[in-house]
Amino acid sequence: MKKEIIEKSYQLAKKQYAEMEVDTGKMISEMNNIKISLHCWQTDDVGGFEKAGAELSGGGIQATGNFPGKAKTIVQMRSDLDKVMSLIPGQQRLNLHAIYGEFGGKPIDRDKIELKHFQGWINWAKKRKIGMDFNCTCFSHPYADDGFTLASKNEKIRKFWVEHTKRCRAISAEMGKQLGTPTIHNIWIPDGSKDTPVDRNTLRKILKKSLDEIFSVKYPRKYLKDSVESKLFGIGSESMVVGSHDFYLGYAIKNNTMITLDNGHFHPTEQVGDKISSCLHSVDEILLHLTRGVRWDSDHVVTFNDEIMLIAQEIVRAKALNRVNIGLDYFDASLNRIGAYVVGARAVQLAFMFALLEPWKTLVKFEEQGRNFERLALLELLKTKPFGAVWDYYCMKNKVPVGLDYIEEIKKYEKEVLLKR
Ligand code: RNT
Ligand code: ZN
Repeated sequence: MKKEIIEKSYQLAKKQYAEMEVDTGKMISEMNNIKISLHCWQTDDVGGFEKAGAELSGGGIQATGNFPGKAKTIVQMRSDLDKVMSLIPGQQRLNLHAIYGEFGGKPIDRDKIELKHFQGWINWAKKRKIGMDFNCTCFSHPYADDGFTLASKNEKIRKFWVEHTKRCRAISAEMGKQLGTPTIHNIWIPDGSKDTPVDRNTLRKILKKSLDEIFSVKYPRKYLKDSVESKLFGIGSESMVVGSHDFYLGYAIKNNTMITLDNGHFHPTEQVGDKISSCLHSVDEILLHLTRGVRWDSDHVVTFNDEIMLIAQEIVRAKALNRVNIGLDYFDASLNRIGAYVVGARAVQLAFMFALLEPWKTLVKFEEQGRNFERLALLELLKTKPFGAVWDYYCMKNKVPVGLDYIEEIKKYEKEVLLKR
């Protein structure tokens, strides 16, 4: 797109928003503070580097598709991440899973991982002046094969995962310390049962015990922030998930951790957007895993849809941008993975921009005066306003491709890099 068209369109859009008392300039500066934690696992279908050709197995999650070019080494993954970051406006964070360490071709089991396996990543992030987030990996492992990890009744298995998670938190704290911005460590486990269990209570008791053991080690919050991720069901855990939303929300409130809300982890008619201002009255911070579930928690690429829009609106409307940490969580292997990554990340940013362009004062005035038809009319009108022109301008100012211009770059990368793997 031509620079002068972008500029002209923006100037006109700016006037239209100003008529509604919305300051596009202020919105742009607020956008610069919104950081998205980029999930490394979109580049390799949640495979990891524990051994060559490692693949996601179990856990009730699935990456489908076999588009060529998946990252098979750390070097390839870093190159992909650099490419992605060069195509997204603003500065982001990197979100790593424990299976992505530099294990030097040696079989290092999960209960043996150390900081040194992640020092390369920390240095990489430091160079790019970005923060990092981290996750224990309680799936794709023989000890997770029977569907239970931290809630396992087998004490040897349970202890193994407790040790793994403790190590992950220690690594996270050091990461946060070195990078000068707290690392969020997120705990998600697949534990659950395919058929209706009769003793749910014991399983939850075991999970609570494991979490208590894990969190008995304290770290300064300026280095590490803990979060726990709930889920409704997964493949093979259709009837009951031990770490349900009620379980983890309660645990988070009582133990002063964050709660992770993954918008693929709820009943389809439940809205994560509605949960933001509900949870924030009882927890300090939230971590989001943004995804797009199609009929189930399918982890499709995020798009600018109603669900994501409501989430962004609710954060902005609650003035909670500084209490909600934004992460992506999807893995689609059926299309160019870099393209999928960029489309999803941009969709989230666009949703926040759309939310920041709301004439909040007028909307609230209508609401307080009981003028609900006017509120509805204005919300509808906003969908026709030129936020696309503001978005294009924002991309241009951030020196990233505008409009569809990034397609060319991704195609070039596909030809020169991905297809040669
Ligand atoms: C699974 C959870 C979890 C994982 C990642 C890979 O349903 O959403 O967050 O997707 O940790
Ligand atoms: Zn998730």
